[in-house]
Amino acid sequence: MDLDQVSKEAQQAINKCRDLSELEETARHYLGKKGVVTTAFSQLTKLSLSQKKSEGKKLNQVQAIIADQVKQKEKDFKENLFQSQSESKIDISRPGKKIKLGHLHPLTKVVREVEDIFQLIGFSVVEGPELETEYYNFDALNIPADHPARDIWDTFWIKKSKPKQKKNLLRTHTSPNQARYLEKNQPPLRIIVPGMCYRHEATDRTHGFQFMQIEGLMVDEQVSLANFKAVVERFSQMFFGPDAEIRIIPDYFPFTEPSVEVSMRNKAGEWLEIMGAGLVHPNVFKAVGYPPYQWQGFAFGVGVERLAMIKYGLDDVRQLYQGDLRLIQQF
Ligand code: FA5
Repeated sequence: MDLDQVSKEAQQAINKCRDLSELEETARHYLGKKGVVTTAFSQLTKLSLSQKKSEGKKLNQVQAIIADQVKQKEKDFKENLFQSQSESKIDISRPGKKIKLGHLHPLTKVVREVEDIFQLIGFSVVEGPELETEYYNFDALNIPADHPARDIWDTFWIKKSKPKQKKNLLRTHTSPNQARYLEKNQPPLRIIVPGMCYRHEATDRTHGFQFMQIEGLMVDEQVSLANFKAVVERFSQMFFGPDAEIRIIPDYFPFTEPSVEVSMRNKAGEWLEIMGAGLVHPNVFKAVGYPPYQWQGFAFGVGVERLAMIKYGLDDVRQLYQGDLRLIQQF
């Protein structure tokens, strides 16, 4: 075998390779198990001892040269590949694009912050259904069907599918959860219940037909309005800052006695109602089967949009539901 010729041909074949797979194929052709050089090695046995020595030496040299050339070509391919990628496709030196992260809706932020504060002062967070029964939304709260106070809550009623079916509605407030929780749990207890509420009423700057409330309920052997005042003052200072000013004036709710309304100043300095509250009415304890006058408690229902209005200086609660990114992205 003319080894010089083999070496020359191999070099030409390697040079002609256009990519790594062609190079691998060529390398296999010369150096693989059944390759030209390997076969030549196996044929050395047929030669005389002196021929074996000189041919063997030559063959080793040719094998090393081809292997070197393959290695060099492979290096060239890899460098070229990297260069062409960095020139035309990926510029690995360019600064990365900033990934746009989503963020929380201001109402979600308010709810989470209120939850954190009340949890710090010993309240648990529980949930109740948005589709409510007439019983929990009204009757259990000392508002029977003929009670004029039902008019306070303009209600979205759910159509009955059968004539005798009980009436369902979209809850008009989170207060049904007072009765729901008291029925299943034994005092002493302290809970808050955040949730969406619905009222069939005309909207304005401070009223939506859909809004969120957070109900609060604390029941123990001795709970007074002074406890409520301490809790609501503590909450407002933690939520709005140490200078937060609140005003508590009398109000009326069928399920609390006495009842109060809590207001805070909006950005124009006017009082804005943020919550209704009071001491749990004995008829509510009666409705959930508690012995009369064994327990006392306070309850409140605070409007989440109103809290957001004051905290962020918003003019209109309806803005919070318009999905306008110019507003939402400020939070
Ligand atoms: C109630 O809904 C009572 N359930 C509150 C309560 C709970 C009283 C426990 C006593 C004991 P009222 O309708 O006033 O009360 O609503 C309470 C708060 O919800 C209001 O102060 C206001 O912050 C908010 N709110 C009421 N209606 C709307 C509305 N249409 N849009 C936005 N926020 C509202």
